[in-house]
Amino acid sequence: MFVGLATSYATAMALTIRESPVVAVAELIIRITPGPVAERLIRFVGQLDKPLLILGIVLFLLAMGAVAGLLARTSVVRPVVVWVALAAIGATAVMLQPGARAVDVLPVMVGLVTWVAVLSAIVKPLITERHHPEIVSRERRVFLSVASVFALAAVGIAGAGRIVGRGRRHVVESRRLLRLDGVTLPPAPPATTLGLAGISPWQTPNDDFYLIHTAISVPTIEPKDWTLRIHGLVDRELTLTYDDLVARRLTEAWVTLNCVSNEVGGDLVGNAWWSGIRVADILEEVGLDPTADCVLQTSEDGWNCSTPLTALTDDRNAMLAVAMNGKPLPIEHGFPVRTIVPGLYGYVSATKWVVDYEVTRFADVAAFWTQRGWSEQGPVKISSRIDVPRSGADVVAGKVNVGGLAWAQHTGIAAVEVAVDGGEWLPAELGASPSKDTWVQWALTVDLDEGEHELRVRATDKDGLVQTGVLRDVVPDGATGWHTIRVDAGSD
Ligand SMILES: Nc1nc2c(c(=O)[nH]1)N[C@H]1C(S)=C(S)[C@@H](COP(=O)(O)O)O[C@H]1N2
Ligand SMILES: [Mo]
Repeated sequence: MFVGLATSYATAMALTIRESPVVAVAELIIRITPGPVAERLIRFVGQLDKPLLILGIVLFLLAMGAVAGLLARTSVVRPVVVWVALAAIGATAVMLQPGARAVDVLPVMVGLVTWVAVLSAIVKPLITERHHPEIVSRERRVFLSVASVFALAAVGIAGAGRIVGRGRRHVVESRRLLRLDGVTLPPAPPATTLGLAGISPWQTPNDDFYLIHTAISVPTIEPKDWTLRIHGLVDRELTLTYDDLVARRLTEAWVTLNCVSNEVGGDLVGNAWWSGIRVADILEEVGLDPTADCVLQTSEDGWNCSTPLTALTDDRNAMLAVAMNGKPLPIEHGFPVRTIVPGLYGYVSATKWVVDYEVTRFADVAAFWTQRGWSEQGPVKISSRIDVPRSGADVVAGKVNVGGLAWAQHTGIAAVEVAVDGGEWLPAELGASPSKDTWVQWALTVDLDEGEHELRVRATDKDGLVQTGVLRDVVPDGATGWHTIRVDAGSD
């Protein structure tokens, strides 16, 4: 019981900023206790209400652990039933917390697996003992020593989780108190939103922005501890502190970021207002060797990617971003500093928690995803998506509103068209976009008779390139194909 509580507590501390499942249960009990009862209890125990409640829960759990242990004498399955029932209560409490996300049940699951594994490990010698009474005392000694090793491990695990969690809590606090001079948050530019309900918002709120990273426990870096070392094929190596960085001239822009792993019609794409320092300015400061053609960017967690120097130094405002939608970068999105390069997929450019820029040559390096079969170059491919109606939706026959988003960062979208049942391409109305680096909303009205229909969308970029209908997988350099959905038009 102790080891399971320890691993679940450690997981909660290390991975999320949530309280442990035990605290979630305590909060649930507080919420469902009728007011007058709670009042009377609180009057009775005063300030100690919460510690007493948690103590009560832990004592209850220890009793349940003893029950599971007794059941383990005669059955392998019955103790598991006890563990699963307890975990179900914990998971329910966690999911009923405001703003709960699916990952929040992870600590409960870790605790459950620990309970099952540790109980079976420590009772195994005792089960042998039942069959061979002559070795009783030896097996008991084994049981006691195994159990104490686990008990010690529990203390260690809980302590380690607490230390990791404390680091994260400090960074959460530093981020909250951080004031970034010059960072603004303008409203979304006029006419970017077409007003058709169901299209993803033109500006993606930070909490809804897709997340992709290889780190299991995301790096937590205090701005005062952050540095960026710029070295390699440069005239003058430079190491910037956070204060050095933000003291420089700020640049801000709306930029749409997307993942190379986004399937046709997928949602690994978002659009935000980013504030940061131009990479081109910094590279000019260090002076580039003419034989260099890329920057190998490395993050604090060791992930890396190689980015073409051309995209970092041309007019596109590649930046070392410090803020997203007017707020310091969220920790999961790379706090305190990440790279944003319009027009390139994230896997070759958007390094979160970035700490190192090595100016080098593509021929001399292989980055994380390039070693795993993905293309060295990752320019964004033109893409479009239908958001309304949803695929498989029932709609009313007649005039039906269709809409979605299209993007071709750093080229821009010139047109979007929709075809019904393989018929002619019908032009859609486009929302505004402040630059060629953001996506655009599109919408149109189509006529649908009763029955099943197929809708597909394609975009054309500002260079005149028409999105191809050839279906390609996301590996090695991004999916292609027209997003196609089926809807059922009914009489009412
Ligand atoms: N440190 C680090 N940075 C990273 C990654 C990563 O795994 N580790 N993934 C990249 C990929 S593949 C994408 S698509 C973007 C996603 O950024 P987001 O999570 O802020 O949406 O981050 C990029 N930066
Ligand atoms: Mo990605």
